[in-house]
Amino acid sequence: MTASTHYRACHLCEAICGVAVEVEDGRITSIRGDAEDPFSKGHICPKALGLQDVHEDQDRLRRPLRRAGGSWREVSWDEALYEAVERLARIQRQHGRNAVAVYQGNPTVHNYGALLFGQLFAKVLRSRSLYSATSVDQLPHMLASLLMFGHQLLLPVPDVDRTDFFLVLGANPVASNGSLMTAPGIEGRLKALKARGGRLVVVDPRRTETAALADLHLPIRPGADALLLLALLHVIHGEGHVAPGRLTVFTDGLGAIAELVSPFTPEAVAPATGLEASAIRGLARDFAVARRAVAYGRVGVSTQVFGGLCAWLINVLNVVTGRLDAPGGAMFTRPAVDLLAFAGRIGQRGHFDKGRSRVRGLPEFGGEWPVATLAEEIETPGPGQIRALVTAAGNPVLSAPNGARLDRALPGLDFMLAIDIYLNETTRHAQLILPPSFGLEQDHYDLVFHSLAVRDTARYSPALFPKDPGARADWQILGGLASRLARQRGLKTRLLCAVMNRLGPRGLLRLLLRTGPRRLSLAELERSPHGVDLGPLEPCLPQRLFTPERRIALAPQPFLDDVGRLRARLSVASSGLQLIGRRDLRSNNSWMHNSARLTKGPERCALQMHPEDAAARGLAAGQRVRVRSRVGEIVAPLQVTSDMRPGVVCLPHGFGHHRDGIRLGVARQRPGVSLNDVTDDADVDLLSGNAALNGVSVEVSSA
Ligand SMILES: Nc1nc2c(c(=O)[nH]1)N[C@H]1C(S)=C(S)[C@@H](COP(=O)(O)OP(=O)(O)OC[C@H]3O[C@@H](n4cnc5c(=O)[nH]c(N)nc54)[C@H](O)[C@@H]3O)O[C@H]1N2
Ligand SMILES: Nc1nc2c(c(=O)[nH]1)N[C@H]1C(S)=C(S)[C@@H](COP(=O)(O)OP(=O)(O)OC[C@H]3O[C@@H](n4cnc5c(=O)[nH]c(N)nc54)[C@H](O)[C@@H]3O)O[C@H]1N2
Ligand code: SF4
Ligand SMILES: [Mo]
Repeated sequence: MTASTHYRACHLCEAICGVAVEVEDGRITSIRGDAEDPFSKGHICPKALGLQDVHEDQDRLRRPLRRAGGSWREVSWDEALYEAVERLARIQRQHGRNAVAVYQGNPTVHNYGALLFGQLFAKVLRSRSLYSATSVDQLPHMLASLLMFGHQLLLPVPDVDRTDFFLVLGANPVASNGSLMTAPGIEGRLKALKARGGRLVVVDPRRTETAALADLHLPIRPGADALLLLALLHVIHGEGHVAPGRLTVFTDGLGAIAELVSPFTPEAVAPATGLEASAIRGLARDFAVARRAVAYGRVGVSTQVFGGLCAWLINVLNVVTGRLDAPGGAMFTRPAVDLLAFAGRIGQRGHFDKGRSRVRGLPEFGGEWPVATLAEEIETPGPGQIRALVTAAGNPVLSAPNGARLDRALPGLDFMLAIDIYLNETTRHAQLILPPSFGLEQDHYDLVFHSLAVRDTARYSPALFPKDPGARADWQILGGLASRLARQRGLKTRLLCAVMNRLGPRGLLRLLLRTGPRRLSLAELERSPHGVDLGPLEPCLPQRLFTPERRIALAPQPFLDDVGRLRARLSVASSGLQLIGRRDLRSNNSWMHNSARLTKGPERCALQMHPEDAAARGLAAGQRVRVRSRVGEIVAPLQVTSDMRPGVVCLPHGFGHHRDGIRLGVARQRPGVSLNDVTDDADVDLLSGNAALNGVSVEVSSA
């Protein structure tokens, strides 16, 4: 019998916890936290066990599948790659390059091979029809970074370990383990903040697991955060708390902000936000006078109708109070692989509104279109219509707004290719599925989340299991598609493919580390299986700015212009119910519901509602209720709880595993319903194009 312990980073969420995996005779016998990881210090969450469950899952696909009528047949890799490229190339020849669209999903950012070779594939495909989970997620934060700091990836991270005042808007890190804030063991970090006398304030329509820890919870009306932020800024300006400190000399637009916020008194925004003017005033003062403070917002403020304004105003609040680039404030990382410096050097800092989508006229961002427009671009005939789709690590039928519409649109494509480990709600529409090997069979370096971490750290994990000989990694699939397509392109493209495929992700990583700001070698990282600590975040402005003069643009025109749309919101009395989402610690978007260990226990896909709202509708806990929106309806069990703000109801996303033709035996037994069958693809942040998944108008009645 051979037993060994393998140390690696969990790649399931942004926390990148170190795990210690015991293996005996090629089988996992336990997974626990790696106590020697200098960053996560032994912390893990229940999902870490999911690494084993997905790895061993009999439903996970191992060989390419080709659909023949209603059934699937295994085909060889060569046959599958050949056919995929033939069909994509033919459609591009017949209908133009943009007729083939690509959608890249969330696991791509947790998989450095998929990330690097996904870029290569998209480049070789030369289609402008690019989509990703970005536009149902963090796009507004990226837009704010692009317009204010000159680079879409220069995202500030809350320095949670050193702050005295943590203002959290629309995030629930205790359940999500943190986002755009890699901080493994966040609950412990929040408790440490309180233990050192600091304060935690949470703004959220629901009393979340994070709000339950807070000193103050402000149950805001969905979609009203931008108004709250303007009122906070109003008080800060009115009461003489503006103190940008060293930022002043390289910040433009301080005067414009002072002028902008003057009408937004706490009294003026109180009705629309549903918060007391005195509470808003108190919060502004407390934030301003705290020794070290930081405002931070996530999915609840980015996936709403004013997502862009929220992301911008959070940055503004941090700047005018001198909290940007200051310890305990909103800081920037200096990671071992500095993707943004690399992208900046080759002139890719990002761009915005270089074009408008064909059907609805929503803006381009970073070379992508909002995924809220994908269904209409497939359905609407005319030049530029999407005829084929490649999905890679994405499940937009469950993750995009009005996913049911996409579900109906996908069969209308001439061809669909999916690169995915499961036959699920989205991939069932493909003609070909190319399944990559799963995480434990791949080496891992977190290109993205080391760049968003509250401490600079680096960790390289070799593959735990040898890849089974017939399997391919994401990068090999994407690289294989790219090099086959490149045969029909010019010499430069063919060379690029040849070089990248030759180096592979590991070779590229070695180069990126060597040329990065820390000049690390891969060998050094390999000698440190628990990861290396590179120190706390340090002030780096103005040098780190990518704006032409290295100045912060505090008041970019697109944001100023969008405030008019917000002003109109002041007087709209919202009636009826607004639907928001939630995340559960044991779930991970749509794709970990096939783990029996993670899905056992109480029903998680239930609608939460305040007792007053339930009474007003004659509804009782446990009964089944119908949730209806403009675009559809779903039926879910009701949970009555005073954790909800009256007028707001809540359901998690990522469920709805009842659809025909999926191969998810465990998930099917407790399918739940898809929140995105009622979210509306017409609801977007008009400024950024990001989906407004939260704050959807619904009616709820007995089913
Ligand atoms: N209503 C509502 N909708 C939401 C959200 C919300 O809060 N509310 N959140 C949004 C957010 S933040 C996000 S990021 C999106 C996510 O949106 P998506 O990325 O579209 O959805 P996921 O559920 O993450 O699906 C991931 C897919 O990747 C596959 N997969 C897993 N690992 C791998 C791998 O290593 N390689 C490959 N090739 N495939 C793999 C899975 O089988 C699954 O099909 O959902 C969004 N949708
Ligand atoms: N367990 C688990 N962890 C995950 C994921 C998962 O699915 N499960 N997904 C991962 C992904 S892809 C991401 S992007 C991150 C997201 O990480 P978070 O942003 O922390 O995740 P959420 O739990 O969706 O938190 C959003 C909060 O916004 C609130 N909210 C909704 N509408 C509004 C509003 O109008 N205003 C305000 N102020 N709040 C509002 C919701 O009630 C919710 O508590 O989590 C990641 N981690
Ligand atoms: S919090 Fe859980 S899912 Fe996220 S990295 Fe840590 S163990 Fe993995
Ligand atoms: Mo996300």
